[in-house]
Amino acid sequence: MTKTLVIHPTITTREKAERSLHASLEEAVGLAHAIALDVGHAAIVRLQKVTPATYIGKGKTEEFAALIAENDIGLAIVDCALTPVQQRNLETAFGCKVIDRTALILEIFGARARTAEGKLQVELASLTYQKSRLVRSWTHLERQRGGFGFLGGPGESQIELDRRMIGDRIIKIKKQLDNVVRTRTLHRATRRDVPYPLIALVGYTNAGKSTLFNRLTQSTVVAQDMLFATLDPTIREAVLPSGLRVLMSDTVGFISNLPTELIAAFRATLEEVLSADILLHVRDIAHEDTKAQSDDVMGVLKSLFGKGANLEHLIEVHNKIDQWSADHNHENYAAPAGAVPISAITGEGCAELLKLIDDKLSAELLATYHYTIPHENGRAIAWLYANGQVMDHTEEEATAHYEVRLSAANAARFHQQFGY
Ligand SMILES: Nc1nc2c(ncn2[C@@H]2O[C@H](COP(=O)(O)OP(=O)(O)OP(=O)(O)O)[C@@H](O)[C@H]2O)c(=O)[nH]1
Ligand SMILES: [Mg+2]
Repeated sequence: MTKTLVIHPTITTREKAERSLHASLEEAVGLAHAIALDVGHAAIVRLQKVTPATYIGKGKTEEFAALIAENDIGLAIVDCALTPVQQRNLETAFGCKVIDRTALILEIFGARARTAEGKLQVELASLTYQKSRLVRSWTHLERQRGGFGFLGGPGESQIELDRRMIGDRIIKIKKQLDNVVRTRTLHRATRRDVPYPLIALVGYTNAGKSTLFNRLTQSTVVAQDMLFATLDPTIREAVLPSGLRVLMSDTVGFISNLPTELIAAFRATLEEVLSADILLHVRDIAHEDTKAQSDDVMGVLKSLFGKGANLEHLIEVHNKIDQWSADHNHENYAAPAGAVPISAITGEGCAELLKLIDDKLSAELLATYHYTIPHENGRAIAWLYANGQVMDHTEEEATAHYEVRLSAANAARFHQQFGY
């Protein structure tokens, strides 16, 4: 196993103190553990400013170079976004491979992806990242040849060639992804014809989404103390206290400074999540940076939804109240208005959460549905008049066409009861 050094640089003058430094370092180490790296050393580096050549500056670079040599370290992770030049300079100075936060996250996603769609999405993100890093620079080769990089020549055309090859591959993957997404959208359309409301779990990585998902759907998806344990989405059925069947989806978590390449590549998956009738934002309220984590998640959601995002169908789920109490002298966690306190582990609060979902689904979210119903099915027609708003109806010979506004829950009930 490669011995790994994790460096978390922080610019002291820029420090907004939103996150604790040791939690940030711990998260970076957690990311390294997520692909089973053997982290021997981890350090916080406080900097006045970024040094263009190495990010962390000459002194620190030399210090770490010595540590790396002494401890036979084969990989250094620098927990920030490095420019290609900084990365190369550090590699030269350290005499080992150097990757930044984006590359590390891409590695984890690459190791986790199981479905065809997931694999394509990760490859697309990685290629986009690589392409952006093929820049003109003084390479060893050019210097050996005695040429000037900026005058063009073989170096230039090699980069052009690489860039074109990556570009071609990106186009091909995008096409394949479109196909996969189209097939899935078809599946979703059939699923939507059976109007089971969709409840999607979102949240920061390790917040407890999969644990809650398992509890609510009696499933056994992987839930563990590891960052990005879940990558590919899973959808299962759950039954609400009223007897209403719903679909619940567990999906990839968010993290601070999520690579934009990944957000772009996972857009289709995320958009499907966002099309849900109810979003459960699962938060680890026992985590010291819970507020910053929540801001990150909401930031990504808003960037996907656009500014005028309608997040009315979002319920904040404050998870890990058992942990919070254990950390706070067994005091009870007081959730702010609108948030639902739960423990996905002990099950506390889960019944209240399901009840709230039930109520929301019944009361809100009216959508327009079209049904063609034979005249003799008076019960179904009466049900529609009783439970929905019939906007229009057109008589045909043996049937009538109804345009009705219903809540997702009632549409599901109607389907379950009458089969339309
Ligand atoms: N104490 C406590 N631990 C919890 C609770 N819910 C989840 N956990 C733990 O938190 C860790 C992460 O849980 P997961 O359910 O895998 O979290 P996730 O949000 O699905 O994480 P990723 O899929 O990795 O993004 C696991 O070790 C869980 O046992 C809770 O209510 N209380
Ligand atoms: Mg999970």
